[in-house]
Amino acid sequence: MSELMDDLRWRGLVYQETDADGLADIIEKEKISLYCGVDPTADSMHIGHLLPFLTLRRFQNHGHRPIVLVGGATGLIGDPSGKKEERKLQTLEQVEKNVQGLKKQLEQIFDFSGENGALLTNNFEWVGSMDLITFLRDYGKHIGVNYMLAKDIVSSRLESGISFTEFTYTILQAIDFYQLYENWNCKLQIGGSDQWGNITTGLEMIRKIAGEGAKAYGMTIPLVTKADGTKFGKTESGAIWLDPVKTTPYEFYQFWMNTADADVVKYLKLFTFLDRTAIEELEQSVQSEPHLRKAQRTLAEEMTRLIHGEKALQQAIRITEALFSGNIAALNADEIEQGLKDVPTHVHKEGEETGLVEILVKAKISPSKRQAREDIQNGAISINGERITDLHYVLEDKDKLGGKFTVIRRGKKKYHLIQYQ
Ligand code: 545
Repeated sequence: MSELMDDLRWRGLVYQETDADGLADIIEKEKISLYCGVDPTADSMHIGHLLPFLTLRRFQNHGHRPIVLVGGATGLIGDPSGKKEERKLQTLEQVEKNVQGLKKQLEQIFDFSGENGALLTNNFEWVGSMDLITFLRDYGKHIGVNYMLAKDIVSSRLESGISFTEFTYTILQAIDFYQLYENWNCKLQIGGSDQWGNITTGLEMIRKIAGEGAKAYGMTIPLVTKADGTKFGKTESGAIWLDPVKTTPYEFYQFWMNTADADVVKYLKLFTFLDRTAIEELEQSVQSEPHLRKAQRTLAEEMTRLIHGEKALQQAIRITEALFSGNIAALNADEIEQGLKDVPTHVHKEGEETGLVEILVKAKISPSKRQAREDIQNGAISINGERITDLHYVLEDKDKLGGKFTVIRRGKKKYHLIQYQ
């Protein structure tokens, strides 16, 4: 029995385990070190990468020590797991840049102080300077080619082809697990379900070098699914990144806010640190008062606060409220940029006409001058949240929010942006 494992199971965070009883037992008796790795194949994670690291954090909250590994070496090779085709090699510069980006994001998730403070490490430290003879004699010798060929990842690529480089990848990850086991007494590796093959190769390596008595464990986390069968974490505008430049905190907030009723309780369990009582209360609310979207709002708040902090969360809420009520004037230029990132934008050049009718046509808000006049007269046009019915209205400096933008709305919901150069 283990309170932590019970909680992880209740949340739906446990997919495969190499020795469920042994693991439950050891984390009850001891505070262990455990790890999860990420390869610098991009300069930011997206929410599809987040779960194993949040799970690592749950272990930390129960007194265990998380080790976060950034794959400065493995990122130069390329993990074939889950990939149908050979990867293109990345340059050293790109990998180094990505390492910096990922480190920054991972640092936010963990507590680096105290007895079980997190450890951030990079496998380039031990792989980068390893010579070929050491690699082949001390490590390669322990892993059978037949063992590797039997792995799903490799067998699924035998038809389409796999280079020796990618074939070897799993041995590098196995060396990492062994190194962390040896030097940090790291007893558990976790990862997404695609990492099962790599995690078990690591256990094989540990057993071969440290002996059959060596005790280490592996666990994977299931893929997040959606009730409607579409892919989790993607919108029309692409992936939901943790990097606030790629996905603004407002967009991030909106993503969680738009979670379907059928998915929201599952996400609260998987992603938030709210306890069982709080989540069960929200589950009730989805049943009895779904229109209030309390569960979605809580999910959006918890996630935005976790990844972007309290200030960015409050800003996301302000933007949401202003766009909903139409009170655009309450927003500053930065907030407008975030909230209206994806609305049609017309860049207004110096010297261009500033009459409202002309602008409506130029910015393709109204299809013709005649329609533009009609729209204005009908009260369908508002500027920065204020309805304008004057056909001769001319845009002036006072209409430029933060000196940069004018927000024009046609009808109830159609937002457009005029951006000044
Ligand atoms: C390298 C060396 C180790 C241990 C692990 C690794 C990385 C591992 C791997 N993991 C995935 C990954 O994706 C790229 C992210 C770009 C920002 O490739 N071989 O690095 C993902 N991982 C998180 C989860 C995952 C996995 O970071 O495990 O399953 C996604 O959910 O695909 O010693």
